[in-house]
Amino acid sequence: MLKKAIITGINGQDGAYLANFLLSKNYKVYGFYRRNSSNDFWRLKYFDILNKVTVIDLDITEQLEVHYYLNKIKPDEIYNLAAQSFVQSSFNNPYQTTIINSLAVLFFLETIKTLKLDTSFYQASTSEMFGNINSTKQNEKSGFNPRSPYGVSKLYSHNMCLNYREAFNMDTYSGILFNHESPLRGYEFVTRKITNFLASYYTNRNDKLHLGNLYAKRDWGFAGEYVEVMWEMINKKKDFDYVVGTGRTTTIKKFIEFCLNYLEINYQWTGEGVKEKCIDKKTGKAFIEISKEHYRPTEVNYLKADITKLKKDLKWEPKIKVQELAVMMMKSDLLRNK
Ligand code: NAP
Ligand code: G4F
Repeated sequence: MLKKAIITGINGQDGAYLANFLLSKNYKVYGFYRRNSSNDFWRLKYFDILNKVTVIDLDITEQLEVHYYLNKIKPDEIYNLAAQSFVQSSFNNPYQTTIINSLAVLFFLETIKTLKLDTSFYQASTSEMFGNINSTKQNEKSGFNPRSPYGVSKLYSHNMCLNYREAFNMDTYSGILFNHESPLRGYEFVTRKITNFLASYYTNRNDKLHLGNLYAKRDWGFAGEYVEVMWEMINKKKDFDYVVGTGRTTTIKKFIEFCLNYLEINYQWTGEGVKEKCIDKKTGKAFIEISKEHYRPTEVNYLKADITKLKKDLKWEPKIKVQELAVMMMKSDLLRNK
């Protein structure tokens, strides 16, 4: 019998990579997505797998529908990847963020419990839950101090998974994933915003990129590798919570420089704070500037994963380093812009 998996958020970056991975493991894959005016399943089409998965139009906040489909499918595994995942937007839409990222998770857990399903549940937890803590690396034992409605909402669902595991012996897992990117990354996230802009700037040498805080540090890895850990966690059953990252951290400014060096664009940074600019030495004009609107009311300044447990238990280590990731994304956006 084929194993059955439900992926919520199958239309997102991780959803597409995970669907492709589970198909390669011979799973029957069901994907929940929410309808929007521009649904064209571009990420599933990228892997040419749209006709290989069963997509179901289901907003995960629809409690009765979730109950109906879980009872009908009776999945072996659920990967809950659907979320309002953009931190900046969570400051403007805290209620919606909480309903999707917190309460919907509670619906899933309650449904699995009341239907007595034999289902493993993976929750997409996040390094954003750490917020600003005073440590050089974050691991499974670090404290949490979320700095955004998004981080708070994810901490709720993280804790609920723990509670249902302890209280009702449910098979729940939380992957505390650090930032992971790819050519399928959403355009609003900073890495893709940069590579997408630079790909068109490379040919046109016009327009400007407006960014916020260039000095926050992130531990960036490749999404295609990270989805494998989600599956390993559920299937190896060594422990329930894992930090997933690379153990390296990089500023946004450095990420930009990786891209500019790859494109062989000669540049020079000038000014400080909101006056900081990046000048194209060929044109003498600024092409990257700072806009206050992209600063966050509260920022997470520094994230760096300690993946000791992951290496030990699951024998897993990321292969792709941030510079390679920047080049991979640059190449893909250049190709798309041709
Ligand atoms: P993503 O590209 O934003 O994908 C999330 C998907 O969830 C989107 O397709 C979105 O649909 C869908 N969604 C949102 N609300 C929904 C609802 N009410 N019902 C059904 N679907 C809904 O995010 P990702 O980068 O793949 O991340 C996957 C998960 O991992 C998220 O939970 C995220 O919070 C978490 N995470 C991500 C990272 C990272 O660096 N990528 C790190 C840690 C944790 P629309 O397209 O219609 O918005
Ligand atoms: O790319 P970002 O929007 O990602 P952020 O906020 O770290 O969140 C991502 O990673 C989390 C894991 O830690 C996930 F849970 C979450 O779902 C998401 O995938 O911003 C990265 C950094 C921030 O410090 C931000 O202030 O880049 C800084 N930044 C500077 N200028 C900008 C911009 N971010 C965006 N999106 N746009 C800017 O113009």
